[in-house]
Amino acid sequence: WEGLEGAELGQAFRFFPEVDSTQNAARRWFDDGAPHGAVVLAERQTAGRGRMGRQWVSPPGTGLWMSVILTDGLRLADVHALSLMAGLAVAEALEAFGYRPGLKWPNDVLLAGKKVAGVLIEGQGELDRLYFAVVGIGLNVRLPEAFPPELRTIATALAEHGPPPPRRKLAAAILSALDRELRAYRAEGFGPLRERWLVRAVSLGREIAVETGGGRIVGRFAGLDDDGKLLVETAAGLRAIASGEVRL
Ligand code: BT5
Repeated sequence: WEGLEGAELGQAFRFFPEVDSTQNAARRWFDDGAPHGAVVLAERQTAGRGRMGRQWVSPPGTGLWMSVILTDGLRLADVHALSLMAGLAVAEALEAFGYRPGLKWPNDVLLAGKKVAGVLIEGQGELDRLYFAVVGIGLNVRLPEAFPPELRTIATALAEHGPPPPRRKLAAAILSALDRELRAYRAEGFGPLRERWLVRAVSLGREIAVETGGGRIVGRFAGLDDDGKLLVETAAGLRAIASGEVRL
């Protein structure tokens, strides 16, 4: 890797031409003794997944499908912040290559309003201790002919916004940014990270609707709280939302 000297991430990695999901491969490697910061990459995933059992379309040669194993220095309470950190790391990496990404809570990276990357955090732990977390990042580099037509209205790829850099450069830039975010988070907490996230947020200050397990919440997107929960100013007062789907 270029630019990962001295980083805690990316010191060990495995590449698969084809795998069910890099998340599963990471989990298997963790069970088999993967070190902190180990990275799994795949050319193609046959069962790439998003959150809540959704599918992540991962055709061969068209994207960066990557999972990072974290075993040190995190608690279960940090997983929301981790999801925001990973999205921010992707955004910062893309900016370094001249793209202008936006962030959509909790885990989407957008280019011109369409999703170019998504983040999936999976893990296992107890309240104040995390055994491991797997940070999954899917980034579309180009959309193949066979990309599902119904997803074309919401999805985009780097190639639609400028000549994409090689995937290994993208991976190294994302890992290096995530490495920085993790260090900053440990040293200073979520505060500085929140500011960096919010300057890239789409729809800040505007009306949004959020589908939560407990129903639909409509209001003004007011910011993020200290844990990375979404703050929405509703007619009934300020609400902090831990998980849900934002409609812009
Ligand atoms: C996500 O879920 O956005 C998390 C995606 C994480 C994928 C990575 S790839 C490496 C690692 N291994 C895995 O198996 N997963 C991770 P969510 O917010 O639930 O969004 C899923 C939704 O995005 C789907 O229901 C589709 O609507 C849409 N979608 C599916 N494939 C897409 C793609 N390639 N590009 C853009 N949108 C897509």
